Amino acid sequence: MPLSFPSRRLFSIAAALILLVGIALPAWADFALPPLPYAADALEPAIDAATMTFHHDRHHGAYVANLNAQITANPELADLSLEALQGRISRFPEAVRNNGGGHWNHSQFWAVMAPLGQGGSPSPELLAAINGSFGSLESLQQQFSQSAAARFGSGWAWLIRRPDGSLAITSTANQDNPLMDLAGLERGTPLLGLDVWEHAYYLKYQNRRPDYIQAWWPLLNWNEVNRRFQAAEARA
Ligand code: MN3
Repeated sequence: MPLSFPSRRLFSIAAALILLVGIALPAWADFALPPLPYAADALEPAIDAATMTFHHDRHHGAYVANLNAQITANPELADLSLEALQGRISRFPEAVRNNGGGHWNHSQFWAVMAPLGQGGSPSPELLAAINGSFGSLESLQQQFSQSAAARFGSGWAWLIRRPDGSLAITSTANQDNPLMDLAGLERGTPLLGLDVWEHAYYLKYQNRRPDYIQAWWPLLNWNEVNRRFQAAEARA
């Protein structure tokens, strides 16, 4: 008996879906550039739209493309999540370290920022941990800003949760981060990372990195930092 019209149509849709999934499947192994969680001009005036667009589309985009270009030579990359890769980065060549780090670091960077007034505030639990490790939120901000300003050349400033549960501020060079299994690097769960590469601020601030850092604080997405802290506590 020939298939009736609705069944035939359903069959065609199912066939098309299977075909699409089949085409898309190999691509699932690739790393992908996440879209910005807000418009490119949403963080103005502290971070201008041109900087955001270049930074996200070109710089982050290049880290993703360059990381994907490493998969052929390092096929085990295809089986690792981006986060799992960080903890095994020492087993890979420098290009994977730079671009894999760049991809993870920037993915968290977009998420820990929010348009002015939309970032919330530290949760009571996070605030208690901050007070325990730094004395006060102001003290944390002061020490973090200092660390970010003092990083020589390109790199990142981090607020991390140490394995012992305390919070600490660290700084890494280039695209390294505290998840990486590298000697000489203080490891911990990053709650917050600030990009202090010149490409993050030069268009608007030129050499005035401290002005960029000061303007950046009000954009902090505490809701996301709270979430990361809660997840780290739950894993401990
Ligand atoms: Mn950057």
